[in-house]
Amino acid sequence: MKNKITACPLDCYDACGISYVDGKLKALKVGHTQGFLCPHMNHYAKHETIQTPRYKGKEISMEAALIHLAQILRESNPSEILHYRGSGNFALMQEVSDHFFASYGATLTEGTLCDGAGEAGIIEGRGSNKNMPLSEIAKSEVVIFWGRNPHTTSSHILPLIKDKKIIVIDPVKTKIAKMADLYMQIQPRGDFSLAMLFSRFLHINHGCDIEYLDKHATEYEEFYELTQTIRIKATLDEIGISLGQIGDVLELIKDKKVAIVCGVGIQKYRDGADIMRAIDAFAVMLGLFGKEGCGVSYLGSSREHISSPFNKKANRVSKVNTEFANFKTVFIQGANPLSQMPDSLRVKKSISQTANVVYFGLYENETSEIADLIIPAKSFLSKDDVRTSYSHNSMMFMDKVTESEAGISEYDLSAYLCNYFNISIESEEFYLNHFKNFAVEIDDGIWHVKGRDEVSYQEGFDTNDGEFLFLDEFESNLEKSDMFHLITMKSDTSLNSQFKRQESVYLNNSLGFKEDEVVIISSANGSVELKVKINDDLRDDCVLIFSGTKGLNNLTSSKHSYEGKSAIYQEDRVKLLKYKE
Ligand SMILES: Nc1nc2c(c(=O)[nH]1)N[C@H]1C(S)=C(S)[C@@H](COP(=O)(O)OP(=O)(O)OC[C@H]3O[C@@H](n4cnc5c(=O)[nH]c(N)nc54)[C@H](O)[C@@H]3O)O[C@H]1N2
Ligand SMILES: Nc1nc2c(c(=O)[nH]1)N[C@H]1C(S)=C(S)[C@@H](COP(=O)(O)OP(=O)(O)OC[C@H]3O[C@@H](n4cnc5c(=O)[nH]c(N)nc54)[C@H](O)[C@@H]3O)O[C@H]1N2
Ligand code: SF4
Ligand SMILES: [Mo]
Repeated sequence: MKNKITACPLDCYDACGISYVDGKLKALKVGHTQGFLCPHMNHYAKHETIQTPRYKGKEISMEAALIHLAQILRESNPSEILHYRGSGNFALMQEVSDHFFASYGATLTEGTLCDGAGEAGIIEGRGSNKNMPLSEIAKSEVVIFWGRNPHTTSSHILPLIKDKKIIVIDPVKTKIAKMADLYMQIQPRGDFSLAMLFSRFLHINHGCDIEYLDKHATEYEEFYELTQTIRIKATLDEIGISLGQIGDVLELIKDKKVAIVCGVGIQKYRDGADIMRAIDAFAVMLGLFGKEGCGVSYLGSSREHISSPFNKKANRVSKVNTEFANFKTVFIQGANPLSQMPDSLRVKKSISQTANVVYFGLYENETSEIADLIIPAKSFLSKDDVRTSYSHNSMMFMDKVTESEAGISEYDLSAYLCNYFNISIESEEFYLNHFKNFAVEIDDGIWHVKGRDEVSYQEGFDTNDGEFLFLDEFESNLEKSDMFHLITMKSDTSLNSQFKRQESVYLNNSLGFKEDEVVIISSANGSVELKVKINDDLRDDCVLIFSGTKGLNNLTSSKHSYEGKSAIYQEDRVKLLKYKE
């Protein structure tokens, strides 16, 4: 019998292919999955899912839940309904509910809790966000991991970089930092200055690719002048980098194929767009675009070259500082905003002022706790879908591999609502085929999104004049403060708030706290009490709390990045206080 094939639905760079054999999930050997999955998928079945719908705390049947949902919606004016969809499942059919809610006249969201600031910086410079895929990183000679933690968040890159020189720029001494040929334990948000100084010294050392710049980025001399406005010694002292390290990096990458692999870590700040754009500019000075094995890899657009078959025209409000209180009914799908949105205390208060909160998800969490109506979703194993990735060009088909009694799929829920309210909707197959039509088989069983480049920007950039647009001004983002930097990186035990969540705050030993002691961490937005774990991989000016830790977002602000409508989880500094009984 042919094995059934699907793919991991999680919001992750890798988008692994999976075969389902005798009730077990196995990694595909072909393509980017390379025969292994990460702990999330290896232990997927262990996590208890919600089995039965509930209304006001009482278990009800799925039929009754759908009737309640339709009634709640009918009794709300469309303009009083908010559809808030997160990225708990990253596949394309998840958006079918946008179609119902947009057609009904409800409000949808815009902006991002994730990568928006960095993406805005990329688009300003290059005119588009075309990624350097994994297959190109594999061809490079030197890889710079800049605010990316591959062992935790993107492990399928690791087998591809075994024989390469590795440089790591990260305030936390991660596993990849420990293996690196060169590691720079930079002060958080010091990356803007570092990138500018890299460009400056590259120019001084005559390392710029002038032939390339004369064609694709002619304003480079002006940009070099801008980099000269940064004071070298004071800035390097402040961000914890030495001149020698800058020289060593430039030496290591000289005349090499270089991949700069960035993660979201660099851009969780108000000026995240400028930071990413300064890193891009350094890559341009090196002439890294449009060449095999060279470039900048970030979170590319997983939707590039794929149009949506769904109606998505709607009023939108930001998902960063959503004022839930402005709505009577809030429908939350694939998200846990009470934990993962910034400024949790504000979120809780605002959402408590709505009449109806509907939660459509897999797991119990802070959001299911306060919801009036809970509708369990079917997991990816029991529904058909299709997905793409933000780090490679594959399209993965996700066939239903097993039946399940519990839960309902996004398509079935949306079709029920469309039928109830007389809104037109096509068949599930129609939409699946719509997406699959964007794929082309490039090897036996391996499908790519049609029309995507493996090597992007070969003909120059997608700006109006085809040239890279350098920054022409900036404000220093370095501020002296006796408060700590908050680092909120991803945990290897959880996928944001799914699975096993962390419960501690991590501190450098020199701060004088003891293992397991409770401390109060506070910011301008709120506070949280957590047990201490000592970790000397951290700088002594940093407090690390992993994404998904309960109460973490009490500390973060719901301000947006200057560009990109993105949350900025590391903008606000924090204080530490000993806990007194
Ligand atoms: N196991 C696991 N995997 C995941 C996720 C998860 O929760 N768990 N989440 C998924 C999602 S939604 C996303 S968006 C991706 C994100 O994956 P990554 O892009 O790897 O993101 P982070 O772990 O947030 O941060 C990456 C690194 O940035 C560093 N960093 C923090 N601040 C700074 C800074 O100011 N400068 C520099 N240079 N580095 C800094 C952190 O220490 C960390 O090592 O991962 C996905 N994969
Ligand atoms: N402090 C801090 N906060 C952060 C971050 C950080 O680094 N630091 N990271 C941010 C980032 S990058 C992201 S992407 C967001 C993620 O934040 P969210 O989008 O809220 O994602 P999750 O925490 O993974 O919660 C997703 C929920 O989706 C549900 N779900 C899973 N699969 C399905 C499905 O098939 N159907 C339906 N209907 N539901 C499903 C599960 O019940 C799960 O609870 O968090 C952001 N918040
Ligand atoms: S590495 Fe990412 S895509 Fe692969 S199984 Fe783990 S979470 Fe899923
Ligand atoms: Mo994310």
